[in-house]
Amino acid sequence: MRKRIAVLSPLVLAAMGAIAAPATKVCVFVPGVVSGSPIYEQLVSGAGRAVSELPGVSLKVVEGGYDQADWLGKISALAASGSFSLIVSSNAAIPDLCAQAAASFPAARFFVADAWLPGNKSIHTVLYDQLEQGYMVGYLAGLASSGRLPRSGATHKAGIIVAQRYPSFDKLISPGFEMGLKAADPEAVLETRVLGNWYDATKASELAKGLFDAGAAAILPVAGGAGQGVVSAAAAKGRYALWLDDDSGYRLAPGTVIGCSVLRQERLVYERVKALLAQGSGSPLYGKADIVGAKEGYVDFAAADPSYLSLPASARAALDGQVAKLKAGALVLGVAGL
Ligand code: RBF
Repeated sequence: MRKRIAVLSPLVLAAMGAIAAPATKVCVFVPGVVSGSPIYEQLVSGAGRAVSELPGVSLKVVEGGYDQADWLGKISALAASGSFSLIVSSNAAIPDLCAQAAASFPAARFFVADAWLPGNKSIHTVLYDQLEQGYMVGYLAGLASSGRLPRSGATHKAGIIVAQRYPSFDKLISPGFEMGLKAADPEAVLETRVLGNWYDATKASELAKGLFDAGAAAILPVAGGAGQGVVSAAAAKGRYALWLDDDSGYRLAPGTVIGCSVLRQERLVYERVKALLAQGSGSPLYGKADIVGAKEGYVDFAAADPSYLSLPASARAALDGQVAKLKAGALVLGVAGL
């Protein structure tokens, strides 16, 4: 009898494992608030789509809120719970916090999009080439500041309103924007204002009005939900705004938001979550920091909206040419990490 059980037990255990294994759970930690931030809306929907295609896998979404001092404690608590096969998040500040949590809870696994940390065996990151993303809208700002778009003369000035300074802004988005701006308008000057948070649209609007009064032909908000204030200021002043991450900016103010450079974050998160769950905690992706850009199709310009299509054909041809070069790898801006 004992012998028979011993012989059968591996099979029995395997069958029981298949039936009674603890359900796989994935947690999305949103470092901020989902609503109003396309990059986080895509984070949640991409993870949701992956999970919905995997039988027995469920998803919990945790909004971390705007108090960044709370994020380490919240991520650590999720890791400590042992409830999740994978914790998914997004932004350049998050991998360091995951690394701290992983040092205490080595079984936890993390995937962080829009971030870069090589060499930690608990963490997979994918960085977007945001030199390219900034370049595309910067080039459009240069078309405006050089007087080639109807709403502005040759003011040779453009602006960015940024919520806070952070690595992928300082090293990629801002320099990329300036490269694009000067490629289209070599005389142009970039003015940057720091808002101090990701939600105060009223203050963002005031800062933007100041920049427009000082001659900015177009302004890019990098400010999550507060970016809507920049768009309303542009509409009020009869100038232009630009937009990042998805094409929802066009719908905020048709004719005022003239260009959106997008990240395919929904697709990226979907793909990586599926791969990581299929491969399990020993996935070779853990420890890897990938970089994806226009050539791979994860950074793009949303060129089909009427607000863009109603710009002068010569201006569009110039930007379309730049975007085509980026996608073909014929224009390489040189991203190398953070
Ligand atoms: N982007 C948003 O759209 N909304 C946010 O609330 C937000 N919070 C951020 C907080 C930190 C600490 C960092 C480093 C970045 C944040 N971002 C946010 C920026 C985001 O990672 C990305 O750079 C921009 O969305 C442009 O692609």
